[in-house]
Amino acid sequence: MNHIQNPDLLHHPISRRRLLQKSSAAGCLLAATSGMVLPFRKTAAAENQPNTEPLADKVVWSSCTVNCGSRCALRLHVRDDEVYWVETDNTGNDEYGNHQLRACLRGRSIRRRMNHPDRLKYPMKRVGKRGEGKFIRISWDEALDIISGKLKHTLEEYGNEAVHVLYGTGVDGGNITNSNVPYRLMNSCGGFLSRYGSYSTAQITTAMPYLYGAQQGNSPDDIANSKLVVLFGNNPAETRMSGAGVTYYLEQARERSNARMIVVDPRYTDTAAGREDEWIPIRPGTDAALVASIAHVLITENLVDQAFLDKYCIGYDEKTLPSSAPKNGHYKAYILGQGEDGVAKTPAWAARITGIPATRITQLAREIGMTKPAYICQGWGPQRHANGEQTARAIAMLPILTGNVGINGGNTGCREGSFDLGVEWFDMLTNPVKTKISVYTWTDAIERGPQMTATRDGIRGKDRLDVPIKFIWCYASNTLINQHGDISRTHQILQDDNKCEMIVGIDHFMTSSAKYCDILLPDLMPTEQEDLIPHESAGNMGYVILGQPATSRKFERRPIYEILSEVAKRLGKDAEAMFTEGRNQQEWIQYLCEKTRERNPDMPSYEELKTVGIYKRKCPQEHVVAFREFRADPQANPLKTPSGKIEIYSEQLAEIAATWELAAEDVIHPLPVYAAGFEGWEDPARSQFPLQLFGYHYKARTHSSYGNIDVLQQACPQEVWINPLDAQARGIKHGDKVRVFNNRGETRLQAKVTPRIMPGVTAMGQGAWLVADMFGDKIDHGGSVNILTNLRPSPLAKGNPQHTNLVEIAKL
Ligand SMILES: Nc1nc2c(c(=O)[nH]1)N[C@H]1C(S)=C(S)[C@@H](COP(=O)(O)OP(=O)(O)OC[C@H]3O[C@@H](n4cnc5c(=O)[nH]c(N)nc54)[C@H](O)[C@@H]3O)O[C@H]1N2
Ligand SMILES: Nc1nc2c(c(=O)[nH]1)N[C@H]1C(S)=C(S)[C@@H](COP(=O)(O)OP(=O)(O)OC[C@H]3O[C@@H](n4cnc5c(=O)[nH]c(N)nc54)[C@H](O)[C@@H]3O)O[C@H]1N2
Ligand code: SF4
Ligand SMILES: [Mo]
Repeated sequence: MNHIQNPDLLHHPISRRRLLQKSSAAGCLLAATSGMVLPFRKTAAAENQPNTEPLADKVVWSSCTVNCGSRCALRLHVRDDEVYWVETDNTGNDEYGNHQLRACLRGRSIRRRMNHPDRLKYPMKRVGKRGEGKFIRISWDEALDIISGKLKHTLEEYGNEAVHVLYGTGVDGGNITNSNVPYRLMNSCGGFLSRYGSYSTAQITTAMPYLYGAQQGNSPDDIANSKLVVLFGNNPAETRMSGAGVTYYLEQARERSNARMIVVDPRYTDTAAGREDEWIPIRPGTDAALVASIAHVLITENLVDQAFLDKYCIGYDEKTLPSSAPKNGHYKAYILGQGEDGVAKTPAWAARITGIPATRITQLAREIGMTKPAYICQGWGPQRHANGEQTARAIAMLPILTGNVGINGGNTGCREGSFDLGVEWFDMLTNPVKTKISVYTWTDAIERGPQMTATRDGIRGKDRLDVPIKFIWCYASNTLINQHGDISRTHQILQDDNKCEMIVGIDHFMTSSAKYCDILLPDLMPTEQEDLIPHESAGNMGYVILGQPATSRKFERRPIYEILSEVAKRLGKDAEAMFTEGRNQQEWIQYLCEKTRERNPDMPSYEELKTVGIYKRKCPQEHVVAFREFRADPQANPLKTPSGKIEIYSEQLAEIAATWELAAEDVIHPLPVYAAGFEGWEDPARSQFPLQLFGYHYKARTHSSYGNIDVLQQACPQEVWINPLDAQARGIKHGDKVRVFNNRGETRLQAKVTPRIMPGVTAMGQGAWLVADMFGDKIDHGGSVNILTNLRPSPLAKGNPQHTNLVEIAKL
């Protein structure tokens, strides 16, 4: 093996890998879930039987780098080359502002992932059908030769556009150990078919630039200046739940300002959980209708900030409406029923759609209109819907109508912002291929690539694709199956290996996606190698962690940088030179450290960071205020919209709406109007499948990561939430096993009968591991929501509306 070696990894006292290799069976045939039966010197039970004579005992700084949007410090206690105890940040005096970035229940269980007996240990080659999970062990050389041979063949036969790097976020937080590194490899050999948008934010990220020119929010610490907090579909207590995360800021900042908090969500979330002043349950996909009716009250009761609208906005009323717009094409006319639909958006109108009583809407509108400043924000639940682009812009209308944008204590209506101390990222190089598909349409690109067009399928950079996808990198991704929509259809598309000819998986576990890979490679974990790890959603305290390998490499696991360097070498001298630039992983990290220090002169040196582990820096302006400069002087600091102002009416969207081919329920509109979309509350299909269902992001896991940890499964069971009224009508009691089904599939799990979800709506944590015979009855027994979701993309972003589903539930 000739590979780039992190010298740190060589200096460990014992080579467990070699010890274990000797006794391992070569070429064993694997059933997917059974894992290999191999001697494992010590297991997760290590702490129950402590080694009486420890070979070494050390504490290693690292970080939890899964994609939960937090990024917590871990201090891993290591003995006998195994992590036996996990602690978290112990720096700072733990007062708010100098607080500790404490890990959640998942990060604190990381040793159970690291030491898990089911972890992948050797490179493997698929021998059964895709999805069957039958593999044989092969050597690294064979695996790398197969991959590079097939890659070269693909590039020669079909061109670079035939290679796709699948969206994946298993190591979203690392820098070198980052889900994007295959981009760098592909950009070193001519490029690849890339994507725009993410499963997280496809709709809102596409929509907001039309309104604001960008997507930005005030940092949550700024709530210390707010009188009111309104959360639309935002649940930081589960989705940003650590000491480095938003939920801590939200609570601490509210304690200082005493701001009232209103939670608008179909579920009574953990964020509410007794800390809210009001919970307003809303039917999924209908927030834009609620907003329109609030706007109706604000306008008719003279509560809008007219001066703000006149000075900073386009299209609120006649005065600022672009000349290209139709008569009465402005927002005010739409709300008052003087626009094209002639419907006044009164609270009574919205009550029928949203399920919120009209009187409550009026009260909410008055409170929003009269309490300033107000921190109005949305999570990403409301936008992960069929009409999500419209919803995202609509929610932002509330801070715009009330002039809460660009000031302390206010917000834009987007999700919380964060201070960025400017960590240098490992450069992914420039992609020579300019063609892009949207994040959700890769299955279409396999099936019917060359039929996909710009104006029907959202292809960017070209009118249509030249070739279908033939080669997929699936690194740190479970979106090949578990996290993508409509698992049955995806399974069908992946079955034909004449279509996509090669799928390379790089993971830690035999996930459902791993079973669909042709070559499967065992990765090291970020806690087992060196990396410089930047913060993500960290309020006004940026930080960076220098993680060190806690243990030596075990079995035949190898770090991603080394794996891809080996592929690059096989692709030729030029590719290798471009990919590595002559640096090994440690040299890269030293380089990234130095670059980061240039922007943060008081940051410790690389050598010092190895012992102190973490560097934190507060935002110099105290709070991040989105569009602060624009608010102060809009002429000198215009937004990045065509007019430089907030475009309530977007001429660009009017143009797209007039030229794109759209299906019946799909709406693209120059104004942030309510559009019901497909499979919503108003869909006739509700006669057959009467319940709305979505998969919320659950504290039990980060998507599917940590999903196989027994203690977490016990603490947070997988269950489907159903209101007592809906349960009673179906004879379902709390804890009963139920079938949740629609035309796309069926999953079976236990029911949580609870008034914490509104009638007509059901929900389960997304990310549960699929447990289904996809070659047999296709019924899932794991509570994996994507057996029920839809592959139909949203209209403008062509994003994933995975929260939009209709189902029926029956007792088993
Ligand atoms: N129905 C529904 N579906 C959804 C969503 C939803 O709300 N509803 N949410 C969507 C969203 S927002 C997202 S971001 C996606 C997330 O989907 P994914 O990005 O696929 O996230 P995970 O399920 O965590 O899977 C990451 C994979 O990386 C692996 N992994 C973790 N760490 C490492 C590592 O260090 N190295 C390697 N090689 N592998 C590693 C894990 O074992 C796992 O298989 O799911 C989307 N899917
Ligand atoms: N523990 C944990 N944390 C995570 C993740 C995880 O899997 N587990 N995933 C991470 C990732 S990658 C992402 S993208 C984020 C996701 O963050 P979000 O997308 O914000 O999370 P969701 O749970 O999908 O949705 C947030 C809330 O919206 C509500 N909701 C759903 N539909 C609607 C609607 O139509 N209107 C309104 N008003 N509310 C609605 C849900 O009930 C939920 O409480 O979380 C991140 N954090
Ligand atoms: S899962 Fe997220 S919140 Fe929990 S420890 Fe890891 S980074 Fe922190
Ligand atoms: Mo996400």
